Amino acid sequence: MSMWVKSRIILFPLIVLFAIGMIGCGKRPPRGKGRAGAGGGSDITAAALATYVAPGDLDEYYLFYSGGHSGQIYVAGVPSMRHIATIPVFAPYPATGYGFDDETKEMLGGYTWGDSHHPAFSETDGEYDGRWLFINDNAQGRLARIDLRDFKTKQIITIPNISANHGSSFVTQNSEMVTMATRMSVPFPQGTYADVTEYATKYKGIAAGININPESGDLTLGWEILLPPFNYDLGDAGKGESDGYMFWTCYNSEREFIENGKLEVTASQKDKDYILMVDWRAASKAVKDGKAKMVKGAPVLDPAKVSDIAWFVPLAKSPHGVDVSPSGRWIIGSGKLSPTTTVYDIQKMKKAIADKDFEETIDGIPVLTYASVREAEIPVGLGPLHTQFDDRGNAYTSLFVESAVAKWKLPPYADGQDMNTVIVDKIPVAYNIGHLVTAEGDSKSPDGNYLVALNKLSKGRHLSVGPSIPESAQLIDISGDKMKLLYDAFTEPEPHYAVMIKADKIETVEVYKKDDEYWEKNPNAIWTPEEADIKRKGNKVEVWMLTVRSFFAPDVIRVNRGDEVKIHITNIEQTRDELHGFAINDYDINIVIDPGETKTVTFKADKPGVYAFYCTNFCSALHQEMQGYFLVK
Ligand code: RUQ
Ligand code: CUA
Repeated sequence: MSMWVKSRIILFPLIVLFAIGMIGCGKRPPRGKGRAGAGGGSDITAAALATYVAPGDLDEYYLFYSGGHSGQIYVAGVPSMRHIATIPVFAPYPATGYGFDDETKEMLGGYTWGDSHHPAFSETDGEYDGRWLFINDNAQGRLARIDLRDFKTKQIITIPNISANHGSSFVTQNSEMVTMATRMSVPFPQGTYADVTEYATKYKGIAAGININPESGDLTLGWEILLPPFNYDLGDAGKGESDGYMFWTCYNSEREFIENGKLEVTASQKDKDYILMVDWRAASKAVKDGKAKMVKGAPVLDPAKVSDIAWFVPLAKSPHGVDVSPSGRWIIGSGKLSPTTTVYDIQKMKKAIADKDFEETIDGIPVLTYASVREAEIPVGLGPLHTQFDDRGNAYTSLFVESAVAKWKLPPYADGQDMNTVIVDKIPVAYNIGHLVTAEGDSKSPDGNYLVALNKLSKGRHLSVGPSIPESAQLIDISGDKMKLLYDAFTEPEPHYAVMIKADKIETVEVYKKDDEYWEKNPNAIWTPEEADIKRKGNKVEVWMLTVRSFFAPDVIRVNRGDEVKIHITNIEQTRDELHGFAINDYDINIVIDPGETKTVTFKADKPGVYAFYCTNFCSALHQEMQGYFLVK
């Protein structure tokens, strides 16, 4: 029996399992001592010691996990799992004044939310270099860059023609490019109207390569590739042996969206879907050679006209994750409706491309012959989603339906080896794991040590907070032969993916130094109370304000109703954590200025009366006295 026939037989029970997996594991663990969680068989004392970071001591790793539709990124320490910071990205965050001042408001582009899924570090030679963190918006065609010197979002780029950017952000080994792709195909070009009955022909997917400026980290669009209307899901960038390629899984190769047809059923009819493989250097060159057509401001390459840029690789139906091993040789695709994970050999894939060993061609994209490129099918368990790695040749695959992590050996394998012997360990998690992350697990040299399971459902393992409960993140020790559960942590909704970096790789600034050339000089900064000023031009009022413990200068601003008011505020403190806030009551103005920072806010004085303004950040013994008045005549 071929694998495809077999997978069809098990498909229906698996769809059911996938659905009930979401509700099936509600067993409540006994309260109290003596059990380390989900039956991992851990020793409580050993687990407690392994995660205890004494007061004043520092964690070994930073964990950056995505906040899903909260739009944010959350930062924790490992192994303590303590939450340290929140980095606002796609949504306003009053705590840091993000989205209130002119600059960050403009960056948000009128949106009040985003759906952050996959953070990725910048890399140098396949190693995390601690410079930038990128994150995608799965709802809009957006990608953001965070500077790890100050943990702030510095850029959000919106790319045309991409709908639901899920296969993002995955970075090439020297941070040349980062991926983006369409998860939910729409008519092309963006903004075109075509009914869903024309889905197969008028709707299109897009994969995009975004250039990263090696000095500034600035993101700019490199190319877009026009694709059949499949759902492009997860991605990864090649490294080592697979450097030069980008990979994305896709489902719905049926290219259908039938009204009331339930995509979950219609998109699972065919035995197989694909991994899309793109030669990003060839795509960049094709644009340079003038082979792209500008559509909505984007250089779009059509594989029906430009060859040797994109290929499909068959994979068990409805896949989710695709992950590149540390050496770059093994490409691992997981079909969520198949109990196996498929390992491909990049050497065989390159050979199939060179030999034109193709099964067929779809919309100009050749499909590599499955039997020629597959290395092995690993029976990891039910509902495999994502794979991570350690430093000893092991892979760890999350099993959503089974609520477990499977540990298995990467190739090479002996001739005729029973693939069941490749699975070396399994640990249950609580419950229904999505992504998982190992220490430096996307780099060329993962550390081993720790794995964090990002579980979709945590039910009953914490104090009850009503019907909507937090997701859980479980810390697992992977340093030995057997995985050991160490700790249950709970997170803001809702982490999709996370990345873990050695703490000493990140060097943060303590303050924005007055003369630091790293930070662009703000022309509106003032450093002495004497420079404080209010100027009027017609109905425009501009204010240069200074703030320091414990006053504002000026502390009275008089305007007329209907004036446009622009306030530049500089916090002249040069001491770490001496932030000042600037809030105008009843005007929805809330700015937070870090030491040495200047921020600008512009608004209309449309309500007459007298409004107090004050410092929102507790800054000194006389913080309460830090206030002034905004008078609107
Ligand atoms: S997804 S649970 Cu948005 Cu990365 Cu796989
Ligand atoms: Cu400044 Cu409180």
